[in-house]
Amino acid sequence: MKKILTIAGSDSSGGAGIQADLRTFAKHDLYGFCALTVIVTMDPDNKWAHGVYPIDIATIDAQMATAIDGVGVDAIKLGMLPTPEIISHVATRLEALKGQFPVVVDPVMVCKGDKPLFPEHASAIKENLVKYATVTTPNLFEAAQLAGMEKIESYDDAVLAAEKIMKLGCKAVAITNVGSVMEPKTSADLYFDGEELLLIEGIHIETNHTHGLGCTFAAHVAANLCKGYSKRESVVLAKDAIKAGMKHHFPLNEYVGTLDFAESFKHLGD
Ligand code: PXL
Repeated sequence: MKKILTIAGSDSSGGAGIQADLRTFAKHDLYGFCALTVIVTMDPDNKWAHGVYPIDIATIDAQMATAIDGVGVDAIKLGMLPTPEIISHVATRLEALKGQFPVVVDPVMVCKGDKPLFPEHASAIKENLVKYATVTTPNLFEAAQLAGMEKIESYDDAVLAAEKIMKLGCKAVAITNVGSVMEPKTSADLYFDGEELLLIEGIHIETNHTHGLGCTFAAHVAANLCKGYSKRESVVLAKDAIKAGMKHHFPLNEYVGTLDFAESFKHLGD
């Protein structure tokens, strides 16, 4: 059985983070490890405001050692890394492992909307992490940050951003939700690997039940790469899974909703 490690945060509301990663890996028949970097909570008495509680570096290091040195992994997925120090520790690990297996870097900078969780960390992610990515999966906000652009407001902006992100040293980039700045609106993602440029179609669904979509998408990409699919196939298959899941999105409460995990897994042939 192939083994995959997620280095990411815990989402107490269950839709994103390691919760999304591990259940995605399991359905792909992969053995999942997790190195927890942060615990994220949501306040029911304060409009679902996020609380962010980083884990100390020694504990993160010990978790990475357990999986990587203690057993061995075939792929790594990065999710939320909440401080520059944590980013640099994870980067040191990735440098030592460089090129041995696929790495998906989900450059998580926001939880919701475009209010940065950790604005001062965008540059740390840009300079220290993206270069290790087999595929990096920024949303529009994160892609603009990585590309050093103010905003992505059109398909052409997204192509420019993808070109700039490739210069950071990753092997491919999938910018999610580029279709939302196109006419007519879709949920299309943009894939670029330096040679092939591909707009991966998605239908536009008018809903805010989108919590955890980015994490789940990146987890599918990582699982597909781990199973041996090409970069392009891994992204296309991940998008198919998200599309299937979003057909049956649902609310968790008045603030948040997410995709139907079971539906997106059925797509895998269960
Ligand atoms: O969706 C971004 C995200 C990533 N990781 C964790 C989160 C969230 C958003 O809530 O909690 C742990």
